[in-house]
Amino acid sequence: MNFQCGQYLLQLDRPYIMGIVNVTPDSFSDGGRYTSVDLAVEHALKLVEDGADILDIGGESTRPGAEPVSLEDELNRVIPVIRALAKQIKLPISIDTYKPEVMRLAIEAGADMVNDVQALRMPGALDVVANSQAGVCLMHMQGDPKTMQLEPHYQDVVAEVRAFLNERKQALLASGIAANRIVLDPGFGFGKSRAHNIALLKNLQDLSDLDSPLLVGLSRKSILAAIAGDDQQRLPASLAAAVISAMKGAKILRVHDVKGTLQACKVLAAVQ
Ligand code: 7PM
Repeated sequence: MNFQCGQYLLQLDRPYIMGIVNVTPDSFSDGGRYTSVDLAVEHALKLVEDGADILDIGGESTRPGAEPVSLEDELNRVIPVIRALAKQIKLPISIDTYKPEVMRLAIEAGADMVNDVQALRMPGALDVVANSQAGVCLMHMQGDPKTMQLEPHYQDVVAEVRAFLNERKQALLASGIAANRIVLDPGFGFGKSRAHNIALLKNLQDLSDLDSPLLVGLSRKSILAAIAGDDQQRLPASLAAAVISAMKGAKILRVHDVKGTLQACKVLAAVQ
């Protein structure tokens, strides 16, 4: 199962590590240390050195409760970072956005992949990706980022997430996007209670019969802090989650701590 991602063809024969690069000033995990374009580029280059396979560049926080960022602000943050990185590195660059105009300009600036928490549901988003060679991650979210954690509700969370991802995948195929350009993501923490998140991780394999690679984003999420009982040190629980995800078939791990995740994956690879 390979993944066509712009100019790159990823084999996905092992878990690939997607390093998170936030260009938002209010980034929850990096405490606002990487606010400027220069610092974001510097951070991205460190993640490459640490062994990242893909870089995910985000300029608008899609986190629960976040206020939307204007198109102009988002472009001013991410486009210079993508332009600079595309010149310097030979790894796929992903743009984390749900705005079609950001997708279009990011691809023009050198992005190889679109990571969309809205699964290309914004008007125009499907066309932008269809008119490119970019790979795309379709993520499940219940509700919208401002209110989604207030009252998440499902009859059967795994079946509903699965049905949503399948429906979005079919919409992409119908618009001419090749199957090997699509990866799917259950969207941990996006309109899900603790029990919902655990059910999805436990049953991740139930999503693999959609025949697309799975991407998992659990790194530093509050669900892990809650389970492990430590709000400050989220790395140990994040590494456990990464290994569990990989054992259950995840092909791309979206993480902050690239070096640690790579080492954890090596331990898993040694016994597989
Ligand atoms: C607070 C809570 C801040 C959550 C940031 C976040 C995902 C994503 C994000 C994911 C994909 C974070 C999240 N999470 N994209 N973007 N999958 N595809 O940890 O799980 O960065 S935002």
